[in-house]
Amino acid sequence: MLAGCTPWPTEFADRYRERGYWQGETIGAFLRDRARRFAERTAVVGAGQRWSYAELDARADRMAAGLARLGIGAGDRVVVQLPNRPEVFEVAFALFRLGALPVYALPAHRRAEISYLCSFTEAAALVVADTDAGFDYRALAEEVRAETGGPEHILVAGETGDRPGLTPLERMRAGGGAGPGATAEPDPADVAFLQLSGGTTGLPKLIPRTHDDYLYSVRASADICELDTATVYLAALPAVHNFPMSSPGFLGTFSVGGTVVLAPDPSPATCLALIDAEAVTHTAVVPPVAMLWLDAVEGGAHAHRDLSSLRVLQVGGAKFNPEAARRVRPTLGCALQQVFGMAEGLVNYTRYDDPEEVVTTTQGRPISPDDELRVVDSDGTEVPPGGLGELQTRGPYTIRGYYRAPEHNAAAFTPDGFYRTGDLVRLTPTGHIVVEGRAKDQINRGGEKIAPDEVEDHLLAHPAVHDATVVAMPDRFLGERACAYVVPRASAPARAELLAFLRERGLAGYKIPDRVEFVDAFPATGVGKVSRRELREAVRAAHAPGAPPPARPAPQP
Ligand code: AMP
Ligand code: DBH
Repeated sequence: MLAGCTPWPTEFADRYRERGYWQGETIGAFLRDRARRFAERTAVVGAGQRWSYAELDARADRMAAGLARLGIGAGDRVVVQLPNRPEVFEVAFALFRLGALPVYALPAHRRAEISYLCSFTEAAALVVADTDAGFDYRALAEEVRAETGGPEHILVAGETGDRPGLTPLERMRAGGGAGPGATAEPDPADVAFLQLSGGTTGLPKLIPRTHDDYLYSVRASADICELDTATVYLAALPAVHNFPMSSPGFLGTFSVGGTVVLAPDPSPATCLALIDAEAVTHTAVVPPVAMLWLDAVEGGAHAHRDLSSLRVLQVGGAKFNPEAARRVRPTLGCALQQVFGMAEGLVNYTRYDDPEEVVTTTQGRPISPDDELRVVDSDGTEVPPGGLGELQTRGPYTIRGYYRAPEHNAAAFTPDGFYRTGDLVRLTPTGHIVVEGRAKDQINRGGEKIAPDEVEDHLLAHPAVHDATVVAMPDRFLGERACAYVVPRASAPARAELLAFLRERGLAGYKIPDRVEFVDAFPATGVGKVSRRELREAVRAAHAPGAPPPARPAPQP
């Protein structure tokens, strides 16, 4: 296995193979097989292109040959930051075929995140788009190289704009070659790619997923969601996120010969038009996007769109409130499926035959009979049935450790290999999970996860900031937003300047605090050195609704 990863103990690996979960197939071979079975069916629609399974397969081979010519091969890490365009599949499958590992960055990531990913993984290459949604990713890539001294290759989907250090992805496609035949087929038990975790402490953690474990979650998800060749799946969220990738997502759709439609953005205008035009049957969104769609349809502005093809709206990534959940069927005319998942592994679905009450008020139940769930109190003792506690889990597609993170792993996993999800849940008598809250230090901003630590570290780098803490504040639309409490040095910087400072440091937009409050001091939290966590709790309590207003509240910039 890739160095820096924690394998499953042999007895578990043996069991998962015996029970047929791990089938010894690589993701590259998986596509080859589907290309044979579904050759002329449409695999991908997006950015004005339509690729059949045969074309996607051939493109992946050509791309793999081109990447191999650059010297990219088995075990190499390649940071991939691509928007929802067909190239995202071409590049990913090419890397799988070479046994190279995609490291998936989100389109929203900026210099701070991409530099970190490139350095931490010692990436051999970075793949970006030219521009998307008005943002120039080539300039970002060049800044990353200037800052980190790497990666050696920067590949651009689209125009390089005559920037000499950048290589057009198009060049990888030229020049034929026999494909990756020369390289040995990767080991299905080995790591296929590194997925990003929202993280709780400092920088995002990387999640090593193996071909075997991931394809199991994909096949089982496609089965639970009843996908077939007639499925048209709309990727409304960034396709590289774990949810649209595997729950059942584009891989689940490819597994059955369906069609994946790539939406350039999740707005109702874009997505409702695509549902109509492409006769979309399934799609997946985060709660705020679901609410935008519901409001848009109820508002009547999209009455000319025919949404009758849509069978299932999946909602996950953050808690979907039951009131909104109950609007899905009457408004969109399709079923709701709640999905509670994590890139670390465990995914839960409400089932199509669950009663409406279960679908609207629970976050589903696990994929696998071998998903082990434990709900524990703060001492780690299991709570009585139905009690509230932290969810711990272990199973055939849940990792046993993050990549190159021994210290963090010691805290994030129990000695017997359960992942501490940090989610506060209770189980219903039917085994459905209700997510009630969180035991981890994280802000869930409408499905986008923020580690307060990471943002605080950037705030503390400002010369006028004495101390800073970032906490969640409730929000009707996003569920939560981020609020930074700042103790200034002599005089407080302007809010706008502080936020601009964070942007200049290259932080992704969704991590920039929605609100900044200057305070003279933080509440006392006891004696001696306090942990950041205790401080956040104290700040949260002191400024909770009903508590006295924070010092010097001021309008937002
Ligand atoms: P990550 O570990 O970054 O992949 O984020 C996974 C986390 O997102 C979970 O541990 C939950 O905290 C949260 N999450 C995902 N889906 C849901 C959901 N349907 N309801 C509530 N929280 C969710
Ligand atoms: O939030 C998530 O990470 C998530 C949500 C739904 C996920 O990883 C998934 C489904 O697979």
